[in-house]
Order: sequence, then C-alpha cells, then structure tokens
Amino acid sequence: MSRNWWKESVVYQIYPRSFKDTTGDGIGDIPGIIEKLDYIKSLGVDVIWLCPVYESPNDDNGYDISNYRKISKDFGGQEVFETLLEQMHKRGLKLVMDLVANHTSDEHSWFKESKKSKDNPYRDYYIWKDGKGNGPPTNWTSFFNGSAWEYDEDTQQYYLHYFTKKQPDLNWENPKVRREIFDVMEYWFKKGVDGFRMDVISLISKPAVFEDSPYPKFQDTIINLYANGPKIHQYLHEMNQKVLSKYDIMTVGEGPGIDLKNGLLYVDEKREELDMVFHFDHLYIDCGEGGKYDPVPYDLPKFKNVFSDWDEALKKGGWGSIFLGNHDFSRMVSRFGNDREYHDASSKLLITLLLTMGGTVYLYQGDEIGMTNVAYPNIGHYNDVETLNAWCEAEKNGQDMDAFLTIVHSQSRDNARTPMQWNDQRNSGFTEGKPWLSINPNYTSLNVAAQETCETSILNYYRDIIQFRKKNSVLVYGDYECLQEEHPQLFIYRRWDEASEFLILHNMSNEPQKFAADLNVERFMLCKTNLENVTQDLFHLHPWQTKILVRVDSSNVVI
Ligand code: ISL
Repeated sequence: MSRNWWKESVVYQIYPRSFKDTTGDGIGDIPGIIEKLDYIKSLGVDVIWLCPVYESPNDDNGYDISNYRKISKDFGGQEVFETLLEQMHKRGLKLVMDLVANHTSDEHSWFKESKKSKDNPYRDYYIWKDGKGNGPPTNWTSFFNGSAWEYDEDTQQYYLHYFTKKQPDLNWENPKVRREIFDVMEYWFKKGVDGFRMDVISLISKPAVFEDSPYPKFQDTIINLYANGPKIHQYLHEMNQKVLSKYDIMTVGEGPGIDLKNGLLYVDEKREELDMVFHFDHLYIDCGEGGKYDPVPYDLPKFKNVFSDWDEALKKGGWGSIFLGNHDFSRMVSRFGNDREYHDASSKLLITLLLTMGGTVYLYQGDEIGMTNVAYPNIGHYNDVETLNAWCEAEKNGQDMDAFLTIVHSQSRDNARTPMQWNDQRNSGFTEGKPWLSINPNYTSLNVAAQETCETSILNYYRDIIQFRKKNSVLVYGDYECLQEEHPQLFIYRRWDEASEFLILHNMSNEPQKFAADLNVERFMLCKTNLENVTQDLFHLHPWQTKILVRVDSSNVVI
C-alpha cells in the first residue's frame, strides 16, 4: 500500500453557516473560520473540508450553486476566501472544497439559458424530456419527496431534478458540460485548493433508458436506477486524466448507492478515478421500509459488519474513509452513543473508534465537544428542506404528527446543523444577531470554552487521540480484524503490522462487560482509556468504556 499525505490526514468538516458569524447577520462566515483557525490547528487536524461556500440562492443551503467561481457574499465574498486559503496554508492546513456537479441551481446562468428555448445552445446542459400523456416522463421521485420532474410551461417539457426543483440535474452526457466542470476544478486548483469532496458523484451518469422505476422502495430506485449509471467510470476516469492527475490533491466522492459490490471500482488506484468514497452503509443502518424517516432499531453486530466488510472490499487496492456523521445525519453521540447518562464517556469512545480505524478519518464540527441532537418543540423551528418535505408528506398521508415530531427529533439533518457552541454567553458565542437556526439549549454547559479549561474534557481527549494516531502509523496503515463480531455489546478489533499490535476494546452499552477471549492478558498493556480513576482490570470494561491496549513486545509504538 503506497503511503500518501491524504491517507494519513485527519479531516475536519466545517458547515460554514453554523460555524462562526462575525457580521451579526446570524449566518456563519469565512472571517469566522479565519478567526478560529488557531483553534482548528490546535485540534491536530490536517485538512478542512468546507461545505459549499459558492454563490447560491440557498434552497438547499449552498448545495444549489448559481456560480461555481464566486464565493457567496453571505460568507464574505472572494477576497476573504483568498485570505482563508493563505492563512490555512501558513498554518500547514489543507483545504478541500465541496464540488456539487450533479446539479446546479435553477438560478445558474446555464439553466436560465437552457430554459429559454428548445434550441438554446445551453438546452442540453440539462435533461429535458417530453411528458408522457398528461404527466411527467417517468414516475421517478426526488430525494426530497415528490416527482423528480418539473414542468416548464414555456417550452412544454420537463426537466429532471433528483433533489429540489431548484436543483436541476446537469447532463454529463454532453461533453461541453464535462468540460465546464473540469474547468471549474482547474480554476480552484490553480488558486491552490487541495482537493474536492464531490457531492452525489455516484449520480452523474443517468440511466440508459428513461422508463418507470419498478421499485416501490425509493432506496431501491437509488441503487438500481439513479446511482452508478452506465458511464460513471468513464466520466471519472476522464476527469482524473484531464484534471486530477495533474495536481497533488485529494478527492472523496460522496455517493448514495455506492456499496460493497461497486465501491472498489471508484477507488482502485489502478483505475485512476477517485482517492476515496463516502458510502452510507452504517448511516442508513436504521432506515426502515419508508427510508430515513421510518427508522427501525439496529444491532451492534450489523454495525460492526459494515467496518469489516468495507475493510475487506477495499483492501485489494483502494483506500477507505472513516466517519460517523456529517451535516446530513444526526449527531454521532446521540445516534451511536448515549447522549444522556454516558455523554462524556460515549463521545470519547466514538472519537477513539474513529481514530483507531484504518483509512482517512473525517471528523464533523462540534463532535470534538460532543454536540448532541436537538429536539425543537415544533416543526416551525426546522429549516432543512428534507425535513420540511418529509413533514408535509407525512401530513398528507395522515400520519400521527406528534409521533412524527419524535422521528424528526432523531432523524432531521438540522440536528447536525445547529450552530457551534463556543461558550455559555448569548447565542453560544456563535453570533451577535439572531442565529439562522436555533442554538441547542444545552450550550450553557456544553461548549468549547468550558472544555478548554477542563483537562479531562472531550475536547482535550480528542486532541490527545489525534496525536496518538499521528505517532502510530500502524493505526493508519495496519491490518484490521474484528474479534467476536457477533457480540451484541462489545466492539473489539486488532490493528497490527510486522512490528506492533494494538487491541482496541469498546463497550458500547450501559452495562459493564467482560471480554472473554482466548488471549493472554499478560501480553497486553493499557495505553489509553476514556475513564481514568476506575478499576482497570484489563479485559473488563465499564459502561461505554474504551481501551487501547498494546501488545507488550511491540516495537515502533509511541504511547
Ligand atoms: O441527506 C441525506 C439523507 O438524509 C442523503 O440522502 C443526501 O441527500 C445524499 O447523501 C446527498 O447529499 C448531498 O447532496 C444533497 C445535499 O442536500 C446534501 O447536503 C449533500 O451532502 C444535494 O446536493
């Protein structure tokens, strides 16, 4: 396995709207990020992945871009972006931008032209089709509910939008479109950006034929129709050859429908496409028949299988990405930990889990202090288009809306989008004005300032484990094996190479557990745990305790 800076990097994801506001308009901005660069550097991370900051009417908070070469004024505009890049590079931090190239905003000049007439030169930058009978061309639905087709009165055709109707899908079949996107990438690389996270890249190649989806479950339509289209690998290879291969940068493709069967095709080094992908096998783990807003319980063995299966699938020549949340899912501690009685321990456990896995680690803003889900009292507080559409759909279907509000509390994307909790002052130190999304009321006790002053805080533990990973490259490049995969409460694995071995134990339950293994306790020694001042019988774990053990004869480890 070749060694590379991006394989060893720890990435910190920023959702700029919610990070830090400096103007008092209630929206986070780039000067806010600049103000916090020393803080970010102090975490020990290497790369910042910045969610979209381009010009956008914000129908989907920046994932609807109206100008790929302009930074939104809401975030501070062009010049301040240059300062950000310069200040980051000065501190040795790299910048990964978000490239949203499956669709644009309907306010992008290409779409405005495209809509004008059937013979406009930009018409086939997008996907226009005649209707069928009195309705749309197919029965396809959008990710955010309702038809994926929107009718245009003037030209009497429908355009395709997998997301909101203000996010028309680009037609990648058209070589001019591909050239435009490649030019955009060149533009940012020449400015010095260090890579791209590519939004829904698995969706850019559309189905060979446009016919009705036979699948009653939307998830099946995604997997079998929308994702991994017939030309996806041709497009990505072309992108790699024409642009990516010329720069020392990193790429990570986001992808609904990327699974164990096709994952390696995207990231196999020999194929020259992308460096990494984000799959969602662990984040869709609790989706029921009706998808994300129809959650079902899941068990730990299933969760562990995802890590083992992906390790196996990518080992033959690809590289993985490790994450437990982002701006589209609920908070990791509320979801996979216990954000009540064991908030501190389980936050630290999940941080340890992330930082002891192989692959590039992606950490989401706020997880360094264990930020949690929010439970707003009513739908009026919510902003996310996915949540609001799911709400309307549930109402239309006559669902019990009190029960649905509880589902929103656990599933809404806004859980991850509440503003950063910097201190216990007004609006958590995020803004002087009215925040665009209400602050989680727990900010009075859960905030950065409080954790800075506490030696044993989640924040300081996070810094420590990042350093621990950095010192021990076996955690990045070593082999992985999960032990007792069927155990319902313990997640235990080995990470090793020729010189050293770590044994990592997580108790992901509210009860104490004993690791009953055929291993000689004497051969191991404790190097890290999230619970100090408790009895430390090596293979015994308190609720939500995590332990990193090292094999005593390991050489080449730094504790
Ligand atoms: O958010 C999801 C589940 O709640 C996903 O289905 C998500 O829509 C999908 O992973 C694509 O996400 C990306 O593209 C969307 C944007 O809304 C998301 O924020 C982005 O991460 C459309 O650009």
